[in-house]
Amino acid sequence: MSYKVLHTADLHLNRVGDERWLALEQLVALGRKEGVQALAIAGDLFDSDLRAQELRPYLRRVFESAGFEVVILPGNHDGRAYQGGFYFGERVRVIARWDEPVNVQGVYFWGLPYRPLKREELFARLRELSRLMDREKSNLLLYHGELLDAFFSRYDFGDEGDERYMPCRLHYFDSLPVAYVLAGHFHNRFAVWPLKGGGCFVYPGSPVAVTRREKGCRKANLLVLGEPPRELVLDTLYYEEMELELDPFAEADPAALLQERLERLPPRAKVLLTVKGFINGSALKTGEAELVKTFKRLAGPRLAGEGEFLFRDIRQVLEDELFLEFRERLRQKDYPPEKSGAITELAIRAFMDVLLS
Ligand SMILES: [Mn+2]
Repeated sequence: MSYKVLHTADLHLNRVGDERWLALEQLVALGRKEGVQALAIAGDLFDSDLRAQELRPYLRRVFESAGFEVVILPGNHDGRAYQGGFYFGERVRVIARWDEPVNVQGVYFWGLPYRPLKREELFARLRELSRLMDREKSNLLLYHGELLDAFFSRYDFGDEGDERYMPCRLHYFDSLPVAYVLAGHFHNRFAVWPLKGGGCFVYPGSPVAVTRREKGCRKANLLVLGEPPRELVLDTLYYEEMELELDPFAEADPAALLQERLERLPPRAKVLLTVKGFINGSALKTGEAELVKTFKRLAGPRLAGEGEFLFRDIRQVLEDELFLEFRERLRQKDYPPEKSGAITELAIRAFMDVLLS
């Protein structure tokens, strides 16, 4: 029988019933459906130590019904949440010490619980670990920190400020007899790196967007031991950029354009909306203020933040006689659409300079 692990990290739980909580419930349901032996949470299950105290009784209920073990590594946001032997439920196993693995049906889950180790300290710690691990057994390592081999912006880790948390290099793991390093801390996306010893290092990305920088649908890692990690797409909150460029000569109603784009997105996606370009307010029988209101109403709760409404009503330009004459001459030139489009845009700007300043 195959041994399966569902791997996630960085849920940053805050309260019962919100989007992050729903993401946790979804992960537990997926784990049950896939028949996993364990759910591995590689750090930052909670947004803070205090939240962990508040949520613990509710969390017990979620995990009790899971039907598999839950292995938790303390991260930099919830490092102290597990100190003091708190009760998270019968099936929850916290990796409290770096030198004591959690054994789930013969597979050893090792981990580096929260400690702000410097690079050289981490390197030394991993050397010690490799001596402790039994090469005859099946070992996994949970790690919460920053892999320096990949190019990251500091924004890729959620709200972490300037600090580098437990920085490491891929080669630090070379001597370890582990098939997988199940990592957390990197929110941005699902990413896998091969390790020299034949295993791999996996960041699943956050399973639900914590900040607006977490764009694109969220994922978890469904691991079948002995096989490459598998992306499992989740139906959770994430952010998506949407740019609408309004063409003042188009027949289509701008509101209908937005509606159509919104309908193509899954319901859990929140929209970072930017509307650019120009409209002919008198042809549309509307104005900037009214159209912004319409856009906001259509996007409703799916709009993230205020939206960027950069479009302009240029009816004065479009109805100017000289501009109409220019348009007619351009039409006679029979240029390809991109070229005539670019020329028209330049002309609009020139006319605006003259007419509106
Ligand atoms: Mn973190």
